[in-house]
Amino acid sequence: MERTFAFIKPDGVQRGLIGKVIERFENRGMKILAMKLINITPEQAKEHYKEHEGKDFYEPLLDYIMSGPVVAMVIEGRDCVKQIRKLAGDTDPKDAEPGTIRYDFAQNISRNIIHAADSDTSAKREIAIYFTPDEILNYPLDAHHWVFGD
Ligand code: FUP
Repeated sequence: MERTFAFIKPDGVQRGLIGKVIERFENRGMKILAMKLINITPEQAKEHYKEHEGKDFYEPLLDYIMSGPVVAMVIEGRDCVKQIRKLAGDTDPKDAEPGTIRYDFAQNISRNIIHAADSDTSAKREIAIYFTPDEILNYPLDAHHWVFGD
């Protein structure tokens, strides 16, 4: 099973969309291994988005991501990184497909509701920014048997 990292951004929390977003992960048969409501620190924000340092949207992005609590999650499932990215939709909600979180709930790239890691390497890096190993729970999810049939 693969793991990924995601968080519901401050706009998602403020707009009351936590349940709706998590529902989509659960509907897909994903297993949540860790979840917490946090205020992202400047250190975490800079580490997370270091690839964008110097770009024109970098400072506004840090301000936005620290403007209120986010719900950070570690999610497990088959092909989880790709599946959660697909559920999230294109980074720019204008290009996202209907049915994706970013199309259904957002309209602007600077307020796009959710972050989802874009690769296995990014997932591992991002999980380590927000979670300690003891916060990530290992437990059987009975639904997996019913979702996968094995
Ligand atoms: P993603 O992998 O979907 O998180 O997207 P990126 O790493 O390319 O961008 C990170 C965040 O920066 C996006 F979620 C939104 C923001 N962004 C902008 O605000 N403007 C841009 O032109 C590009 C990204």
